[in-house]
Amino acid sequence: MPDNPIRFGPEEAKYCSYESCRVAVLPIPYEGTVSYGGGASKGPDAILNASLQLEAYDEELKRETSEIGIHTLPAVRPSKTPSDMMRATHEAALKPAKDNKFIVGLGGEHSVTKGVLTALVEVRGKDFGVLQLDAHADLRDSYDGTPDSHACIMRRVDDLGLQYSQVGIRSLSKEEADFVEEKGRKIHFAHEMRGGSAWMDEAIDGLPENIYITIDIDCFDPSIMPSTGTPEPGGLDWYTVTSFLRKVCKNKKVIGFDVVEFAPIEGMNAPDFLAAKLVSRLLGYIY
Ligand SMILES: [Mn+2]
Repeated sequence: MPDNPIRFGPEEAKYCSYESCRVAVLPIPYEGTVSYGGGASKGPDAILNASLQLEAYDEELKRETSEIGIHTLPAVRPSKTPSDMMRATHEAALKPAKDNKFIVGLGGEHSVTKGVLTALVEVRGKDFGVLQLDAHADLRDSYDGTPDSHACIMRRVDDLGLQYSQVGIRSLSKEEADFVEEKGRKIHFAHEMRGGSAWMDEAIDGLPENIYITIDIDCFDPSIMPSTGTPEPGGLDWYTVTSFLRKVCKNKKVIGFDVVEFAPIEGMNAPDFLAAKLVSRLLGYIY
């Protein structure tokens, strides 16, 4: 496998080849169906660049995360149409999935999650569920004329027949709310998550043993994460997200994750660093 000129991890971390890695980072710089603010195509490079500045030592986990063995794959080349992009992402994720590498997808808009998921389903079947952290329910059947819009990703997960749990949600349409009710499903809304942590166990209990985590960066509050296309007030803070993820990783086997919808703002470095540290911290919880 060819290398990416920029890699995930602190500058001083030792290089890890694809052959010997456990974790394969897959940048997917795509923004074909963005409906509001753009810039998600610049997300992966900004996260990789910020990761160079990470401290190799994780102060919470008391170890160096890069010891896990992290390799960064070349970016998936963006295609013109959403369906071509799904195919290209599927193809790019298929090899690491077959080679039993742990895939970390870096978006790019949220639709790219589907390409990674379909590759995982092709290799291992539907033996896993999906945990979504997001401001938006993303349950529309189609949006702007395509079923592969960023606004439809969890509906596609539903189509795939995978169990899923949705956390941090604070924006959805009437159509989506009706769909949730018809299905008898439960969404963990941000306004119901305040002032307690009972939602954590509920969200975890609703999932099978193996899970894939998809983190839309807009799950965070815009005050700490303004760098995203469709920000929503009332979002989660750093410690809510990380303590929840730590709990998830204790209780479930995480088989892959992605961080999507990160759209860097020039001259604003804190959100880039948040996204990079989130990836690193989550890898530390998993391994
Ligand atoms: Mn979202």
